[in-house]
Amino acid sequence: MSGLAQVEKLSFDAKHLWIHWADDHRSIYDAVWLRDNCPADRDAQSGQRLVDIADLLEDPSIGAVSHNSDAAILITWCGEPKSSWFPLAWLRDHCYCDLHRLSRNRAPVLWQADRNGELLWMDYDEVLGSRQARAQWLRALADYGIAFLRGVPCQDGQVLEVARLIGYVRETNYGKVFDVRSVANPNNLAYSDLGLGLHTDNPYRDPVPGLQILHCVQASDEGGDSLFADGFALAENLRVQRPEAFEILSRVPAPFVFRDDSAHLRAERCLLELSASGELAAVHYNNRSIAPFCLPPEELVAFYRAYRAFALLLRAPEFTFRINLQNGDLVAFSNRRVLHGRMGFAAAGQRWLQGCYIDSDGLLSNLAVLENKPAFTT
Ligand code: OGA
Ligand code: NM2
Ligand code: ZN
Repeated sequence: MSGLAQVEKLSFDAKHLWIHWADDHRSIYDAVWLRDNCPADRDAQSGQRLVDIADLLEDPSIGAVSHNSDAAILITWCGEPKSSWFPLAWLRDHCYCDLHRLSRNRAPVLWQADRNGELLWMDYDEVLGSRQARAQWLRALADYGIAFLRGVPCQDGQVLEVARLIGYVRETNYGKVFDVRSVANPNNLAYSDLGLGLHTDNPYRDPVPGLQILHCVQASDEGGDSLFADGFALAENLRVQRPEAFEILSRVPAPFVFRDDSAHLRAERCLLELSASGELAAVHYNNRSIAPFCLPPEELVAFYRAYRAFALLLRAPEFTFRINLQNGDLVAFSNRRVLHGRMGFAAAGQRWLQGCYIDSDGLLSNLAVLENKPAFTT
């Protein structure tokens, strides 16, 4: 950034600092923001802030600004014996104009089935062997919401070794690791030989697991293909084609439930979860565990219409990527974005996937460490 942090012109009044940068970008900083971000009010070692906003004057005013060096400016404050040095590169990095605010969020790369060639497959050994390869794999997982490995040793528990490359395992009532195999009298249809329509796991849990990995320890003899679709691409399609359906699914939460002998989990969530700025934050869809809706009658019928429109979209072939996982294949995906499912399989076979859930914060954190740049600017 420092190459960009050359000042063309600098001006100020009591409440603002304007910087016209040499590359023609223009930044405006409010006095209160500058005062709150005085670098000297942070612990030198950890970078953590030592003051609370209530320790500062309510309405700080800039008294003077001097620009004596190429690298920093000095702001002198009114009404308190205080001045603050700001590195220009830091100011440029933290510019909060519309452009920089929006570009700071990591934008998902949406995909459909015909673009599955863009989904990343890498060799496990390669990812283990180099930081660069590992960053590439984690970047694909962050941007596409899905990434594959081949050559993961077909051993019980190996999935935990892969999980460590991504982040911290989220243990649940299904255990730290779960074995997806067909068993008699399953507590969850995942543990049967039935096909499973596209879904996200555990919408009845709070928090919903961020990431999931599934390792094919023993491929199916017959059937059992895996299905994946980008829930954000599906939802964006609904936003355009059926705006009224998108609106209700992103506003009205649905109840989800799971119950067996040792757990009774329940949570309400919007099938399409939006961020404060209206972007998709998560998709939650699981027909097995959606509970009876409890809505006022005038909303109930509209909700059903929207819910069905989304369910139909999940069956549109152009969104679904289908693959028969082989021994040693592993798929990692965002459980808050990518829907997964499977075809039914021969119960007599030995199909065995081993999986676990992982908190998503570790992914961006590990990626930032590998790329040697902050996940978030502080
Ligand atoms: C699951 C699941 C996929 C599969 O366990 O929730 O979706 O391929 N399994 O068995
Ligand atoms: N398990 C049981 O969300 C779900 O109910 C699917 C899948 C962990 C393999 C759970
Ligand atoms: Zn599942």
